[in-house]
Amino acid sequence: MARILITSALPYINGIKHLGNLVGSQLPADLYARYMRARGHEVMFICATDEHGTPAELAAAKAGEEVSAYCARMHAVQAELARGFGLSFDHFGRSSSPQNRDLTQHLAARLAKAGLIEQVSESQVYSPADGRFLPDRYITGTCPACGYENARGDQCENCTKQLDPTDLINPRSAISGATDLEVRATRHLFLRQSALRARLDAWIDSQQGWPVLTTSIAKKWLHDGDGLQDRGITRDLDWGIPVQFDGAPWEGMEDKVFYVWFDAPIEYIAATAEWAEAQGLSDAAWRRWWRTDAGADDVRYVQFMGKDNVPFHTLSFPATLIGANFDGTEPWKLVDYIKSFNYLNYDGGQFSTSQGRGVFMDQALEILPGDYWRWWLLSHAPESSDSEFTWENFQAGVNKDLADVLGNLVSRVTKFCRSKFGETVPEGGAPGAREAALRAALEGRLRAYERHMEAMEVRKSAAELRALWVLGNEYLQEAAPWAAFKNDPAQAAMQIRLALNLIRVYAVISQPFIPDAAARIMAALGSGDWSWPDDLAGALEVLPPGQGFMVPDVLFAKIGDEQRAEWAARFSGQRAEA
Ligand code: B3M
Ligand code: ZN
Repeated sequence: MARILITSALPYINGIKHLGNLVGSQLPADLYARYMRARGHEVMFICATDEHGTPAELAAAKAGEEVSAYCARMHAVQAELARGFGLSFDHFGRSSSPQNRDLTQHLAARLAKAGLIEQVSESQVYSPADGRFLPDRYITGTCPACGYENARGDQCENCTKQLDPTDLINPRSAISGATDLEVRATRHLFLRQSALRARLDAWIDSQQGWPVLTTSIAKKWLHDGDGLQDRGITRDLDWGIPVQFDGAPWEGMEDKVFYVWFDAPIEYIAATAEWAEAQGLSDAAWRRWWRTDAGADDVRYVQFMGKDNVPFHTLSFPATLIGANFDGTEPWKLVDYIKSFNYLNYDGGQFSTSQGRGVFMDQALEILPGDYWRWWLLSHAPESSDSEFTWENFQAGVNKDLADVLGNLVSRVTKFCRSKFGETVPEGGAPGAREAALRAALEGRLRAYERHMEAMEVRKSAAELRALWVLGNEYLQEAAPWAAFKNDPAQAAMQIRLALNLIRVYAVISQPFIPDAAARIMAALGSGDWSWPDDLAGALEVLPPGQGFMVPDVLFAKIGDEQRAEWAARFSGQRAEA
C-alpha cells in the first residue's frame, strides 16, 4: 500500500468554472484519486478555492459585496458544484484560511532569512481620491488603437491590444472614476528566483518520465531569454495575506499583501492543515504528507493542472519550498509528477469565462447528472493536444458508450433474469469454453486498463473501460441466453449468473469514471463488495446463486436530436452575468 498525495489546481473564486476548467484539473485528479483509493492505497486529495488578488476584489465590487462575504458565498457555490460532479476531495479548502496566512508568512520569512528576498522600488499609478495604488485592471480609459472608451490598463477588450496603463487616453480609476491619477514610487518584495535557477534546473532534470508538455514549459522559462526572472511577490491591495514576517510587521511593507500566485500553491499544504483541524487531528497528521522529516519521504505527490499553470508549479512553487529549506531544517515535500492538460475548446472557439462562452458547471448539472459529463469529458480529455466539445460529439458519446453499451447490458441482463428466473441470481450449470474465452479477454483488457490508469493516461483508460463493457455485450449477443433458455434453461441460467457478476465487476472498475451509476448498479445487485478484481475468476463469482437483486431504473437516458438542438441553441450565445 502506497501513500499518494493528489492536488488539483485551485479554481479561482471569481465565478463559476466552465467544463474546460473542470477537465483540465479537478476531474482527472478525481479520477486518479478514486482509482488509487479503489486499489487500496492511502490517498490525500486536496483542492481549494483560490481567493486572493485583483479579480476577486473586482468580482466582489461588481456583485456589490464585501470581498470576504463574496468569497465565502462563492466558495459554498463551488463546493456544491463539486459535489454535483462527484469530486471526492478529502478537503476543499480556502486560500483565505488562517492556516494559509500563517504558512505563507512563515515561508516568506524563511526565504528572507535565506537571503532570497530583496526590496525593489517601482513606479505605479496612484489614485489620491481612492487612497490606493491601482493595479492595471483598475485603470480604464480610451484605447489608443481603436478608440474603445472602456479599455483596461492591461488590455483593450475590444481590439485585444495589450496595453500599459500609461498608454490609455483619459485614464481614470475603475473604482471611483477619478481622473487625477499620479505615478508614484512603491516598494515591493522580490523573490530571487534567479539565485535558485541551477537548483531548479537540476531538480527538473532529475525527474523521471514527466510529460513532455510539463518539462518543455519548465525548460522554456528556465532557459529562454535572460532565464528565470526574479519575481515580485507583493501587491498594493487590501484583500490578501498581509505582508508580515512570521506574524510580526515587515518594515516598509505595511498595507501590502502577498501576490495571489505566491500564496495560492502554499494553500495545497495549508488546506491539508485545514483538513487535519476539521478532523480534530494534530499537526502531525498533515505534516506526514508534506514534510520529509515527518513521514512524507514515502509519499508520492501528483499535481493536476492546465498547461497555463505549469510555470508556477515547476518553478515558482518549488523555488519557494527549496528556498525555505536553505539550512536543511525544513524539508518540504516537492511534487513527484505533474500531469498537465491542453485546452478543451467549445464548438469552434474557446471556452471563455470573461465572455461567458461555453457550458459552465452549474448549467451542465441543470441539464444532466454529473456522470454524463464526467464520462464525456474524461474520454475526450485534452491530453496530447487541444480537444473540442461539440453537442453532436457529446450526444454520440453519451448515447453510444453509456446508454447503448453499459446501460443496455445492465438493463437487458437484469430484465431477462427477472422475467425467466425471477429477481434472484440463478444457479445453472458449469461454465464452458465461451465463458473461459470471455474471462481471458476481460483479463487482458482489465490489466491494460490498470496500466493506463496507473500512468494517468486518461483517454486510453476510458477507451479500455469501454472495450471492457463491449466484451460483455458481445458475450451476451453470442451466448444468446434468450435462445438457450428454450432448450437448455440451465445453460441460460449459468450465462445470466455470469453476466450479473460481470455487471458487478463493471460497477467496481467503472466507479472512478461514473461513481453515481456504479453505486446504483451495486445497490440494485444488493451487493456492497467494492473490492478490486485482482482475481477476476473469483470476482465473477461474488454474487452467489439465490442472491436477490432488483432491475435498476434506466442508468443513462439517450439524448434525442431535438434535445441536442435545443441545448446547442441555448448555449450558443453568451451567458448572462451570474
Ligand atoms: N487559480 C489559476 C486558474 O484558476 C489558479 C490556479 C492556482 S493553483 C495553485 O486557472
Ligand atoms: Zn482597442
